[in-house]
Amino acid sequence: MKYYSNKQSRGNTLLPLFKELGIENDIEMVEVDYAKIHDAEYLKINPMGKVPCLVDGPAVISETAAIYAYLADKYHEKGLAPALNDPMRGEYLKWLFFCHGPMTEYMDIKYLQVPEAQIEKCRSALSMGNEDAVFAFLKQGMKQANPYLTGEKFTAADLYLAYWIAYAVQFKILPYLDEFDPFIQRVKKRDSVQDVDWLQKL
Ligand SMILES: N[C@@H](CCC(=O)N[C@@H](CS)C(=O)NCC(=O)O)C(=O)O
Repeated sequence: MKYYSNKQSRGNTLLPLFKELGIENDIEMVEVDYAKIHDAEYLKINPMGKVPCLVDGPAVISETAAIYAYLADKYHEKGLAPALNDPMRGEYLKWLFFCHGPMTEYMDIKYLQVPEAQIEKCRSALSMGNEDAVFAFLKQGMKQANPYLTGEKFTAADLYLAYWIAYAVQFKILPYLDEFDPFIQRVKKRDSVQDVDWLQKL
């Protein structure tokens, strides 16, 4: 497998997953220079001119959440994704999609400093709704985590959410809510995230 990424990108979100799955040595890391990311050579791989992107044989997998889901399933024996017929797989997918959809949209909107009035005007059309909705969803998920999002077993969704929260808190996009703490403190103990400074600082 080839992993196209850039050291200053959300491609780093996947690095702890490679460690959890024990596949670091099976992946050829390709550093994509941002100055060349819109050149024809890279656009042939991902026409969006974005990283990360994983190439596995004939399959070209872009979108962070898709790479998370794909790898956790490909190495299913490592236990990072609930079984296909496990209802908790639905919860697991919900969290992967939440991170990729509403939560990322929230982070983008905060970063762009979109005025509150504009957000409220478009609220029903926005995938995140508004800040209150995002916070309510996160708080309920954290409260119900027992201790992980889908129960006793740690999954790829826990890793993605913890990483995304830590990133957003570090860049002051998201406040570090009290409700996050038990979950974050548990995830940050994992060997795979010892070098993720954003998480270790929390
Ligand atoms: N929806 C994509 C977004 C990827 C993305 O925005 N990547 C940024 C880096 S964090 C990128 O490649 N930027 C380079 C550019 O657009 O020129 C995902 O979640 O994987």
